[in-house]
Amino acid sequence: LLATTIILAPLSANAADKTVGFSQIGSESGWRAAETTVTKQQAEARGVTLKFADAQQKQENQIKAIRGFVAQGVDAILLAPVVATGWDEVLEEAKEAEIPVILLDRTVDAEKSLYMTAVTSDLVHEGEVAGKWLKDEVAGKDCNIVELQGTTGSSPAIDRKKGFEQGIAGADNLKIVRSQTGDFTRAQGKVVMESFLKAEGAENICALYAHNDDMAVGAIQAIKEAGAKPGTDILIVSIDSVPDIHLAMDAGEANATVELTPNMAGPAFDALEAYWKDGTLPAKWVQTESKLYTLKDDNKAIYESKKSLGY
Ligand code: GZL
Repeated sequence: LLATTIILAPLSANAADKTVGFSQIGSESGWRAAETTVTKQQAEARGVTLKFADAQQKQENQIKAIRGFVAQGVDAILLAPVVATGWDEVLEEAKEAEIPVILLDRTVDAEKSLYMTAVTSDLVHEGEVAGKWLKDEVAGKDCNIVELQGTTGSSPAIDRKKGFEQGIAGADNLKIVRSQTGDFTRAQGKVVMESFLKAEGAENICALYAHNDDMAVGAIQAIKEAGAKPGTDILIVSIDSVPDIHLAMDAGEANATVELTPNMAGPAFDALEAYWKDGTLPAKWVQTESKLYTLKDDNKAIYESKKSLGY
C-alpha cells in the first residue's frame, strides 16, 4: 500500500560537509509541503547542510534566493521553478560560479546546458491517465468537463492540460466547457469552481478535472455549497494523491487521483553525490509510472499510510 517508500540513503562521505541551497516555490499545496519535508529529511540523512528559501510562489523571490546562494558559494542549488520561462540570466550566473543546479518537479525552457539535470515526473502522462479514467468512467454518456489548471506558465499546467486532452481524444461525448487556473491552491480552486458553477449551473457540469488535489478539495467545498453532490452529481479527478483527497474519496466526494511521488530530492542528492565523487553527469530522472487510485480503493488505509510520509 505504501506507494512511496522513502529509503533514507546511507550516509555518504562525499555529501557530508556540503551545503546545498534549495529554492522552493512555496507551500501552495499538500504535495509541495511533503516535497519540502522529504527534501529536508534526505539532506539530514546524507549530512548535507540545506539552506531553504520559500518564494511564496513568486519567481522574483526564487531569482533573489538563487543569487543569494551564489553569493554564499554553496556547493549546489536545487530549484523547483514556479514557471517555465525567465531563468536564463540567473542560471548563467550560477554556471559562471560553477555551481551545479538541479531542477525539481518542474522544468524550465532554458538551455539544457544551464542546469545539471532535472528530477521530474512525466506530467503529460499524469494528465493522460486522468483523461483515460474519465473517458472509461462516463462510458459514452455526454459529459461537460470543467478544468482547474495549475499555475499559469508552469510546466505541470501546460503538460497536464495536454495529457488530459490526449486522454479524452476521440470521445466526442466529452467536452471541456470551462478551463481556468486555480494556481494549485485550495482557496483559488474553490473561488474558480464557484464561478464555473455560476456560469454553467451545477446540473450542466458532469465532471471536474483539477491539475492537483488541493484545487479539487477547494472545489468540493464550492460544489457542496451550491447544493450539488461532489463525486456523484459532479465526478472529480485530480493529481498528486495527497492524504486529504483519499479522505474525500473515502467519503465518496471525489472519484480518482493520480499519484506523484514527493521524493524528488532523493534522486537529486544521488546525482549530486555521484557528481561530487567523480564528476559523473547524471541523466534526467523521470517518474514515468503514475499509479491511479479511485474511490474503490481502501482510501482510509492509504490516508493513514501517507500521513506518515511527511504530508
Ligand atoms: C507537479 C508539481 C505540482 C503539484 C502541485 O510536479 O509541480 O506543484 O502537482 C504543486 O500540488 O503545486
